[in-house]
Amino acid sequence: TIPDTQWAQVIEQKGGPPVYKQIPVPKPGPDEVLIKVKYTGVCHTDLHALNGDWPLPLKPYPLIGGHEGAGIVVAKGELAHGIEIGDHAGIKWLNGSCLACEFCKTSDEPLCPEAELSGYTVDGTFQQYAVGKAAHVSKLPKEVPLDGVAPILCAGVTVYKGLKESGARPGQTVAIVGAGGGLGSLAQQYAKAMGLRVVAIDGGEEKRAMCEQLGAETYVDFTQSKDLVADVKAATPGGLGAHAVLLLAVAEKPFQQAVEYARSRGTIVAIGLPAGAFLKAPVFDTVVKMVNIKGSYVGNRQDGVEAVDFYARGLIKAPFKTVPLKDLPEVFDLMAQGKIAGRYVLEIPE
Ligand code: 8ID
Ligand code: ZN
Ligand code: ZN
Repeated sequence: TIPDTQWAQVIEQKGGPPVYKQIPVPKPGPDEVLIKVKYTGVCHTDLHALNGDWPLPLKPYPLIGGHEGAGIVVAKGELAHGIEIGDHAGIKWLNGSCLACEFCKTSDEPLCPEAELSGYTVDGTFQQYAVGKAAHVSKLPKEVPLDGVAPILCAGVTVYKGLKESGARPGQTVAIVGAGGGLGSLAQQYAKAMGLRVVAIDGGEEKRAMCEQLGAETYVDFTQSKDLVADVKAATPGGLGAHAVLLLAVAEKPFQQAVEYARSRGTIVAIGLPAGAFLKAPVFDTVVKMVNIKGSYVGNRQDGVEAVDFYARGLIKAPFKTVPLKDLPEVFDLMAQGKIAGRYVLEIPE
């Protein structure tokens, strides 16, 4: 039976902190499902939402964040098709889209002008019961552990899509900037599974150890390197630079530096979303190196299926730490200081 009230982490004002308290359990609409959340990852996007970092309006407060929620379907509306009560399912950043616009029709649902975003324009998964559009929730195989799959629902999908968008082919080298974070740790595993070679860029010895364990051929420490560009290039075959660069860091500098260590004809994929940052590249180098610079934004529904499938087949093993839902403020503190190697996953109380 579904209770009337539940525990949630509630943001009541810009900057928070989130308040752990009892609130009503939401009711699913006709085309929605209600998911009893078991585990939910904490993405840096949740911290951007808390701080109001982006030029995109949030839903009116109170706001419940979270968009890497894995759990069990406990109720559904009469128009919710393709998913049943008892199914394991995940709520992603893209909570819903219109399914009727040209972007939705051509499987670019994240670009839908009416996209609804979990933990941003609608309440997310930092609560015991969360609502998602049936068409957009990810059905999860029952044998897949709900704690480990949670980070796949945003971080995994996003880096898998970003690697595909980079056009990098097996045997080529990808530089992963922010490799020690949540997206970065998963990016290394997807890259390896896709036959790519990895140069990991991040800061500190804990992240070095993690990246080397995840299969990076080289770790470049941006806090120690005297010439980051030279160090990254030296780590690529022939010193020619990286075929692809995945920009996952929450800092502007790498977005302006990547063109210097990208290989000629290489592709730079911007994914991280540091507040107020600009992409900047010398026109001369961009032209004479024929460098391709582009953005990549989460993934469509099928990207979600594929990213989960890599995980279900045992190809993706990135470290995560599990703490209770009530500890979200402490996780945000560590994240703001760049002290998290990998991902934190919140366990939702029964
Ligand atoms: O669809 C999208 N484009 C999408 C999806 C999900 C997340 C975008 N994001 C965005 C988030 O909003 C955030 O801005 O990707 C960014 C990274 O999210 P995350 O992986 O969840 O953040 P994290 O775990 O804090 O990792 C960030 C890493 O960057 C490193 C930090 O040390 C940390 O390990 N880093 C920083 I800050 N500056 C760096 C630098 N100059 C750096 N690494 C290398 N060079
Ligand atoms: Zn996210
Ligand atoms: Zn649409």
